[in-house]
Amino acid sequence: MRTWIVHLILASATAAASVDSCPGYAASNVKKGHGGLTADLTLAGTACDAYGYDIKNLKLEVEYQSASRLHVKIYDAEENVYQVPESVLPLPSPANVQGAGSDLVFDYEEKPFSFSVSRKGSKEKLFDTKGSNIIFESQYLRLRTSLPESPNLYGLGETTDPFQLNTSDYTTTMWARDAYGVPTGTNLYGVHPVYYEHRAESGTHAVFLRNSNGMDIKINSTSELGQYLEYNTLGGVFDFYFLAGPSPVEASQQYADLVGHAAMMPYFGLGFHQCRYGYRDIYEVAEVVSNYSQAGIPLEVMWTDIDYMELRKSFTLDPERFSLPLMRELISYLHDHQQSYIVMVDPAIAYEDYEAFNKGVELDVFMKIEDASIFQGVVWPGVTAFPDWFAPNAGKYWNDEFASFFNAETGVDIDALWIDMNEPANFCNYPCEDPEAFAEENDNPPDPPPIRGDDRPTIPGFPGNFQPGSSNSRIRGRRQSGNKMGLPGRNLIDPPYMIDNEAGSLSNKTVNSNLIHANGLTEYDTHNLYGTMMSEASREAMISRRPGRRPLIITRSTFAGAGRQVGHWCGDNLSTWDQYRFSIQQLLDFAALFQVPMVGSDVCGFGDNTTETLCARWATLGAFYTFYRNHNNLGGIGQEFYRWPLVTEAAKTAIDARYRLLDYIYTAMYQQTRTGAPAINPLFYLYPNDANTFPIALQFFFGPSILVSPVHEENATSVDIYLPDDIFYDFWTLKPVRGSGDWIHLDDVPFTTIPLHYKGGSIVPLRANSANTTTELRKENFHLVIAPGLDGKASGSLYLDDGDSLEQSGISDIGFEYNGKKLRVKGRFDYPTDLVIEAVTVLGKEIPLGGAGKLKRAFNAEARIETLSTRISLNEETEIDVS
Ligand SMILES: *[C@@H]1O[C@H](CO)[C@@H](O)[C@H](O)[C@H]1NC(C)=O
Ligand SMILES: *[C@@H]1O[C@H](CO)[C@@H](O)[C@H](O)[C@H]1NC(C)=O
Ligand SMILES: *[C@@H]1O[C@H](CO)[C@@H](O)[C@H](O)[C@H]1NC(C)=O
Ligand SMILES: *[C@@H]1O[C@H](CO)[C@@H](O)[C@H](O)[C@H]1NC(C)=O
Ligand SMILES: *[C@@H]1O[C@H](CO)[C@@H](O)[C@H](O)[C@H]1NC(C)=O
Ligand SMILES: *[C@@H]1O[C@H](CO)[C@@H](O)[C@H](O)[C@H]1NC(C)=O
Ligand SMILES: *[C@@H]1O[C@H](CO)[C@@H](O)[C@H](O)[C@H]1NC(C)=O
Ligand SMILES: CC(=O)N[C@H]1CO[C@H](CO)[C@@H](O)[C@@H]1O
Repeated sequence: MRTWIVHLILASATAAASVDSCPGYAASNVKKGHGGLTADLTLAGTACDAYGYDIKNLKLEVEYQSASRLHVKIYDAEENVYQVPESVLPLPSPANVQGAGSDLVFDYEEKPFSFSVSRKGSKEKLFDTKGSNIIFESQYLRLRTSLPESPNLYGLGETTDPFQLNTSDYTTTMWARDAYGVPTGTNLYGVHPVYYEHRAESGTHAVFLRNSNGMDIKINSTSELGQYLEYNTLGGVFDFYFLAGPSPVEASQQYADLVGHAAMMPYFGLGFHQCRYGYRDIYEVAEVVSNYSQAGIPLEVMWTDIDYMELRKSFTLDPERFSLPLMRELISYLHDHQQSYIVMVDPAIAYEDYEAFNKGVELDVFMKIEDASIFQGVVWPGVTAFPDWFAPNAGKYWNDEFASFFNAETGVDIDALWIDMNEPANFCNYPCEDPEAFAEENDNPPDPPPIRGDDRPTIPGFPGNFQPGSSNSRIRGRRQSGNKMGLPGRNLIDPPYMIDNEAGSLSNKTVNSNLIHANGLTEYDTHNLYGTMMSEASREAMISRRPGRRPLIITRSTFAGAGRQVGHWCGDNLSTWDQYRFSIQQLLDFAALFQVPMVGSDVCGFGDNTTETLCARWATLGAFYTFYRNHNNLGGIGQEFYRWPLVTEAAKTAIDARYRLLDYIYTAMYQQTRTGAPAINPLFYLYPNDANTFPIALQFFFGPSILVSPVHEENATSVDIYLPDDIFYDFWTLKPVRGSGDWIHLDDVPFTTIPLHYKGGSIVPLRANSANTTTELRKENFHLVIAPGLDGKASGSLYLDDGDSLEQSGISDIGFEYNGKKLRVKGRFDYPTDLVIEAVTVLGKEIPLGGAGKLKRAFNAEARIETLSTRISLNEETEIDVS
């Protein structure tokens, strides 16, 4: 063992030295066309063969795809090197503008070959590889761009690293990993190789590398090289997309155009969700539903983790603790009360004689090792097989399993889906020679909790079958031992250049990276796509069992473009104040930068025990994530919101505000699906010229108009919040607050509330009242809040549809405009509704309304709030006088 380590260190030292002597490439045969150029790149000297061998002949392809998008691709001339399949991440349709019509300019030097991308008008360089030779080897690619000193960089996930990326001595690694505790400075569950650079004077641009291989991206500043960003990947090709912005919102929109617009979520998905790992039986799940109802806290969706499965096997039910008849009865109960139900599905299928496994064998969908036997790992149920999403029958397999297990008439009639462990996670470290023994030693699956007798509590509101005394006992399931199909082969599968994977070797804690998929692709190349491929298969399976209805699917692992299929929860965080804070930057990363708008962290924290005050604060913060779910780990103390009076009050207040704002955020999410404009905005997105906003990740905008500024220190009841030079209005008191580009101190913020402000210039539609469910909420009329900007004007919008259909028969997309006197309501009115706007409140208004100077004075005075009782139809254009 010791000699092996020494050997490795020597090998990497030798390799590192030779990387810097790599000769680079020379461009020739340059052909310029209207929409770009092509060239041949030839190795410009002796191969350095540092990590594998140098590829001698490359091709360069440059396309001006739209005014704001430039595509630069460097790939092997023979096209044998792996490229991300279009089936997983479709290519954008290139509009192919003439070079002259582009906001970006591509330039190059022939020998050694380097290229740069600059803005057309200012000639400002955005990206420049000069001074560092491009390396393109069989198992290593390197490309380095210089950057301005201390750039404002964002993106490159998934991590819990600071929102604004560290610019020195920073490495971020792209390798999807099961990452309990979501530790900072490590690679987490998903892979998003896109960064945004924001320059106060000239704007924002984004750079996406369409590459799914393991990679380290290094950002550093040294005396020798200056400030730079460097890609080090284990394979694939250099497939860059440069997006011109120039506003941050535009850069996000261009990224959405590139990787695909997000899927629209069903309306109920924005309600409040409750989950935990460790509900011991269905009676306890029913108790939680009942207790929420008793406490008067609106619960929209109840969830069940792997506890429902028989010995943790996907597509099974524990016959005693979660029997089918009671599952169906629980689901009917929920549906009768306008509530929904979600369960988890894991990709790894127990390697034993049961239907889901046998079907998978029959349809030949599992990943294999070299001798064609099924690859075995260990996950929750013990020894497992892993679906190969590239297998020809994988879609059919998944559809069939969903159609039968989740059958609405005979099975578990779920309303939405949760998918986990899809990095894919494997508990058994490489090489996992004896999965059976590993599973045994590690107690996978663990014994389920003892079956409870009639000493259970009664469950108010639930039918007799749920009450103690009813007999629902079933025969206990027996543990089956798997067929011994042989051990996986032993390959050395550590590439010569090793990325900084927190799990160690590439195959550690996941499936082996030398597995070959059904279509011939290697796991080494496609590992980072597994979760997103499972997402797509699951979306198709959900649509095929409920045609025409929007699926709500929440996944752990994601790749660029995942928002087209799914939402994301931020994995297994802990009940700590640090993680409460980090949840905001993860929200910003996913919603604004990665185009996965449905996102949130586990409210009150997943691992470890929460505290009353943390849970109270988190109940209010989580109400302003797009995905709002309380979730808790096995063994932790109960943390449902009704457990503490303080948390109950906090949750009620927060849910009341969220629900009144639900159509406002639904509208913002709709707009993101259409235009890519984020439903959650970092401060600098809306104030791109205010440098103070650039690092802020403890405040954010919920939609375009509501500034959320949570208290973020343990036990604190005060918080310093930043207000840009603009007018804001307190959401709770409606009083104007003139921001001056400075921090203000808020005192006496009780644990039951959260500071919120309307941004001046906004019109926000609210439901007149909150409700116990989103179904009831949809019966409430609207109330408009007009929050005039410094110029006295405001605008906003409201989107209405049936909340559920994939194809809408008629939608309303209504715009509101206020010019200081009149309110105009116009747009599209194709969703027929009897609901009306029953009140309009104009904030901060001095009566009578004066010019801009007068307005300004009024803002510093006591609030002037005027509410008009009126009834504005939502079926036609209107103009009313509100002065
Ligand atoms: C940036 O990285 C350096 C070096 O690792 C570290 O000392 C510093 O604390 C980091 N800064 C931030 C803001 O994370
Ligand atoms: C950054 O540069 C310093 C100085 O050359 C070096 O010690 C360090 O390893 C570099 N860090 C990264 C992440 O490349
Ligand atoms: C539900 O509430 C009852 C009464 O307060 C309590 O005894 C019970 O422990 C609660 N159960 C759960 C699962 O929250
Ligand atoms: C919500 O209120 C409606 C109307 O009163 C009722 O039918 C439904 O059962 C309630 N649901 C819950 C979860 O309280
Ligand atoms: C695999 O992970 C285990 C546990 O984290 C670690 O001890 C081991 O060193 C890793 N192995 C390799 C080859 O990275
Ligand atoms: C959480 O609290 C429970 C009950 O008090 C205790 O058994 C458990 O050890 C605690 N967990 C942690 C991580 O402190
Ligand atoms: C917060 O308050 C609790 C309860 O009074 C106390 O135990 C804890 O140490 C406090 N935490 C901090 C960081 O002051
Ligand atoms: C973001 C964060 O707080 N991460 C922490 C989560 O928990 C792990 C394990 O305790 C820590 O190592 C991380 O720093």
